[in-house]
Order: sequence, then structure tokens, then C-alpha cells
Amino acid sequence: MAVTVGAGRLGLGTLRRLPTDSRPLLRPGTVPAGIVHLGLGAFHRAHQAVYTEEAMARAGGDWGIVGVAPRSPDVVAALAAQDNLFSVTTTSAEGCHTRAVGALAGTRHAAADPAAVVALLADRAIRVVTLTVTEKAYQLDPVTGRLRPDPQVAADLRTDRAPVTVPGLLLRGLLARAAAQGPPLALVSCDNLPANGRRLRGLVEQSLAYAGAPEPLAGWVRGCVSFPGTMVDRIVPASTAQTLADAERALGVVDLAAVVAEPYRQWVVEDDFPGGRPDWERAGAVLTDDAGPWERLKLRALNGVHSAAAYLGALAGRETIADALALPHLTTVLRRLVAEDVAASFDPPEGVSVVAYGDEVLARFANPAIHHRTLQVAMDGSQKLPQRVLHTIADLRAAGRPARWATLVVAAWLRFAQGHADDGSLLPLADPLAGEIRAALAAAPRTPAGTVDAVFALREVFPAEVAEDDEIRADVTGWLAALEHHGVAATLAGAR
Ligand code: CS2
Repeated sequence: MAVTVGAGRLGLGTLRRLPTDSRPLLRPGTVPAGIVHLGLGAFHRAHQAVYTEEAMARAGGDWGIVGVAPRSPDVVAALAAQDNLFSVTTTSAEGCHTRAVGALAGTRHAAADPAAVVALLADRAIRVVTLTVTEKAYQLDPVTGRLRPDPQVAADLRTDRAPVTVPGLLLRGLLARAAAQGPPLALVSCDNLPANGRRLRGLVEQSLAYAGAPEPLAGWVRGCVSFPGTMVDRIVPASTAQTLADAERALGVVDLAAVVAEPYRQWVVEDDFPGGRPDWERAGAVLTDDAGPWERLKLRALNGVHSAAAYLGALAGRETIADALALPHLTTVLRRLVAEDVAASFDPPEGVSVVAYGDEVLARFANPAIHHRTLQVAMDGSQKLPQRVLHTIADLRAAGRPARWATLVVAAWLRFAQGHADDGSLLPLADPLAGEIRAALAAAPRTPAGTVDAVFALREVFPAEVAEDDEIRADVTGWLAALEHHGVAATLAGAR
């Protein structure tokens, strides 16, 4: 990593060296903690942390965030050396701007000190817990939402060992809070799950049952914990050496926790916070009774299209999403996916045009200053495809409609999972179900129909109504045959 010698490090002692418009709105350490956040990755730092800092700067409130990194110690170490400060660089073709954010009141590394995290969740000062831990950390069957504990989660839930998983930390923290008769709490999923509030409630309730939690404690959780649903949106690629170098150039000091993001951001939150919440409206968030229509809009018209661009782009050898969009005909195909399939699959929020939303999404994906790798978006497809694409297909079929373009996305994922790009280079399958997917592919006859048969049998990815639909099978098989025989470029050129 290129770090300039003698540049100094971002921290309270160097704040005065920052350009005035790069300084944080709050000094960390001056606002007491009211929020615990699980998942201290780039997305949280560029999204909820920014909203919360702006809300506190404009409306006050003791809502400092204690950020918990479940596994990786790196970000905790970087933030500890920087008095919990980090910067966000907002970038587009029009230019970029870097600002330090002072929303964090502290950090914890769960793997190193799980007891501290459990104690935090029980702390009376904490009234909101937010999560960005990625889809797979919930350990829920993507189709049914049922808890499918792996051995680590099972050990966390059924033994007294120090918890290392997200379900384990949550359960232990909530039980400690219940035992102390603590104040009520909102548990807020900010992950791209379908009905994320309901899924998180389901996770907690199933964890209590699986652990055999005593009824008075389980009853406290049922009565005192709310699970508001949310729609979160901002494109925030994984930070790279370039991100750190850009931040250093803008700030004049080194920031090893820097993140880069697009200018756009959106947050729709169900207003169900029994212990209060920051005045997030003052930072532009929308508080609502029902985030469902917004969430469906975003999962289908943004994330589904993102996955389409990621798989087709990676197969065609494109490194970033913006490069993928430059593939001839891809934008036309993605616009048809939105206009003909996504828009016909659900009722959007009142007054929103799905087609116009989709066009805005494509313009955001084309942002040349955001280097979002196709392989990053392609990760964990088994956890993402159901809510991003298969729900679109299921709803279209229930209405008696075809799902022409959505089936292309499924075929692109299957071809991606086979492991080779059009030029023969290897594609990595980073997925919690990689073993099952590989086993299904290895056992299948090497034909498009054989592949579809084998992978559609994975019930934790494909619901029966999609897997057993002959028209869907035929469309996916047709697209897969085209991709296998002719490649992405010719498939897109011939797409009708
Ligand atoms: C992306 C999302 O990595 C992915 O799967 O589709 O992280 C996407 O960038 C965000 O949801 C945008 O809000």
C-alpha cells in the first residue's frame, strides 16, 4: 500500500490540517453512544454513518455509533489509530469531494471480545441496533426464510461458548438485555434481504426457539424489540489502494479506513423505534409505515439489474460494472428487463415510475469514477438471486406473464457458476453454497437442459413454483445454450 512518509494520520490531532470542507460535522468522543452497528464495512461507513452524523449535527441527540466488526480486525485497528475518524470520497464524472465523518463513538472486534459486544447490546444507553452483515450472515434459507444454522451458529445458539456468529451475538445480547429488564430496542436490518425487518424478526424468534430460551426472556424480546424494515441504497465498492491514495491526496493525511461512494444515496425506514431514533429525516431519509414497495423496487430494479450486469459482464471479461455497461446491446437488454419484466411484476411506491427509476440506476452504474468490480457484485449469487430475480419471475408467472429477460439473468448466473468466461479464463465461485452448486453441476449431463435440471433442484435457491415451471425452464435453457455456444456478445446482439 502506498502511504506517504511523514504525511501524518487522520485523527483528532490532525483535524486542523484538513481542508475546511473536509472536516467532520462532529468530533468523535463528544457524542455519547446510542446505536450499535454490526458490520463495519465500507457500506455502513458511507451510508448509515453519514446519515446519522448529519442528523446529529442538525438535530442533536445522543446517537453516536459503536461499530462492531464481526470478523475482520483490520478496520477496527485502523479506526482505533484514527480516533474513530474515517473519510468518504464522493465521486462521479463531475468531480470528487472527500469529507471525514465523526459519527463513530467507538469500535469493537467481536471475534476478539464477544463479551464486550454482548454487554453493549444489553447496555441501557443503546436504543437502536443496525446491521449490514450481508445476506449470508443471517443463516436463513433464501427461499423460505427458515433458520438453517451451520455448525458455528448451532454451537453459538445451543452452548454457553462465547458467540462468534451474528445470530449468536444477537441472541446472547438480547437475552442479557431481557434478564436486566433493559429499555426497548429497535433491531434494524440494512441488508438487501426481502422484507428485511420481517426476516430479522424471524431470525431472532427462531434463534430463541432453537436455543430453548426461557419464556419470560423470550416474551421480553417479543414485547420490547421492534424490527423496522428498511430500503438502503448507495453504491460503495470495496476500498482499494487507490481509494486510500485518493483520500490522502484530498485530506493531506493518511486514512486507512477511507471509503469511496457514488453521490446518490437513499434510505427508507419504517418508523418503529420504541426507544427513539436519530432525526434521520434531517439528513434526507424517508420514514414510512411500509418500506415494502421501496424495497421491492430497489431489489428488483437495482440489485437484479446489477447482478445481470455483473454475470454478463464477468463472462464477457469486463472488470467493472461501468465497463460491462459499455458492452454493445447490454443497456438495451437491461432496459427491457426493467420495462418488460420488473415493472410488470409488482406495484411500485405511489408516484414512482419503475422505468424512470431503472434509467436512473443505469446512469448510476455507468459512473466512470466508481470501480465496482463485476466479481464483487457476482459474489454470493445463491443468497441474492431469489429476491433480486426469482421473485420477479414468480410474480410474473402468477400473473400469467412470460419472464423473458429475467430468465437471461438466471442463465448468466448458471454459466458464471460453471466457472469459465467466454475467453476461457477462470471465474471464481464465491458463494456459501459453492459446494452444493459445484456438486449439482458435476453430477449433471453436460448440456444446458442437464445444467438447468440439476441446479433448479437446489430448493434453497429455486422455489418450487419457479423450478417446476416448464416455460421458465425452457427460457433459461435457451438462454444458457446461446451463452454457451455463442458467448455474451452474440447472445446480446441476437436478443429479442
Ligand atoms: C450490489 C449491492 O454487491 C452487490 O450485490 O448489488 O451492494 C449494491 O451496490 C447496493 O445494494 C447499492 O445500494
